[in-house]
Amino acid sequence: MTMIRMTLAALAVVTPAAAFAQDGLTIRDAYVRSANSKTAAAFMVVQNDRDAECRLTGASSDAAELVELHTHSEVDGVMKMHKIEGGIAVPAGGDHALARGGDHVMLMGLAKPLSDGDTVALVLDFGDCGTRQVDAVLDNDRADGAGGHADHQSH
Ligand SMILES: [Cu+2]
Repeated sequence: MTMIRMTLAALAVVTPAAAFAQDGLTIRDAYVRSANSKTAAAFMVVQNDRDAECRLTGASSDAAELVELHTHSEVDGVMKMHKIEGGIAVPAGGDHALARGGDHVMLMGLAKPLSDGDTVALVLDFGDCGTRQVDAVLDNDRADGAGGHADHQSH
């Protein structure tokens, strides 16, 4: 957090416009699922209240060796996940859900196996829109990755 705050302060000094661009971009409903000791996937909703598109161009975390933006697409009738090139667009005045079966932040080479309740700190790079830090809690029981509608009905 300290590093991010310093970065924001530096931006404010050099380019006031860029500092203003930090406003209006919100991450909510972030959580992580991990099916094995090596990999995990993070899901969330990105809300963009600005009047220009923001694009998630990358992510990083101390919890894993490699962090990539992934999505799923159908290949010969089978859903497969693959790396996203060019980032994930979040429309002006709208939101975009990173959700199961769709876009996600992929963590590979976990520093240690994760279990329910563990927190994964992610830094999300939105290019010109700045960076966002989010703490995503591991929740393998979460029923719905769409965000905002997961009411844990089974609990
Ligand atoms: Cu993936």
